[in-house]
Amino acid sequence: MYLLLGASGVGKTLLVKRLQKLCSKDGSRELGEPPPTLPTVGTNLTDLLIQKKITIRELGGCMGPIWPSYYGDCSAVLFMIDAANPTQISSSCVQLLSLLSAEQLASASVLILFNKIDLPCYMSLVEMKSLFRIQDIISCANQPITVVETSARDGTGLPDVLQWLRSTLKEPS
Ligand SMILES: Nc1nc2c(ncn2[C@@H]2O[C@H](COP(=O)(O)OP(=O)(O)OP(=O)(O)O)[C@@H](O)[C@H]2O)c(=O)[nH]1
Ligand SMILES: [Mg+2]
Repeated sequence: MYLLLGASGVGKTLLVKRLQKLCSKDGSRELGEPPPTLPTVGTNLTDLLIQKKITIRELGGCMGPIWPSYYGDCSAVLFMIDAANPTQISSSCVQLLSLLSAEQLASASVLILFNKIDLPCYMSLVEMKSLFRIQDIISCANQPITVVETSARDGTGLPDVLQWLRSTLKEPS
């Protein structure tokens, strides 16, 4: 089970819809216009066929206080941040540190996604890295952490997300 976490409105539901489209067998790799999304109340399960079937469980941002109750059967975590929303940075950082220190996720692989880089006001990875002190976080964490920049809207970085998902399948769990 893969967990997809992040504050409300960062783009988690759109990401899984886009990944589903990229993995679909209809032969079309064109993403087209972004489909509409609604805030996720509760959880949203999506199956993807990447070498084998994997399930991504998105937990709505509004479920933050009970995210830990889903850590148990999780082998990898995707943590999404809205790179165009400076007001969410500190709360996202606290959420990330708290999940990295959770005992049940001690051996999970972690992918951090800086999303919405299509917006003109987005903060670059260089800026985000210093605001987030991501290098310090990576060097202190027990988990292997990968960072990607994405736009679930226009598809930038989504092949990197699929590549990361594939790489987690190769690791012995
Ligand atoms: N410009 C832009 N908008 C995006 C991007 N990703 C998502 N959005 C928009 O952001 C809004 C919220 O997206 P959702 O996918 O519903 O957000 P969420 O993280 O699932 O939110 P919760 O379910 O409430 O936790 C929607 O209007 C999306 O179209 C992106 O990369 N760029
Ligand atoms: Mg959602």
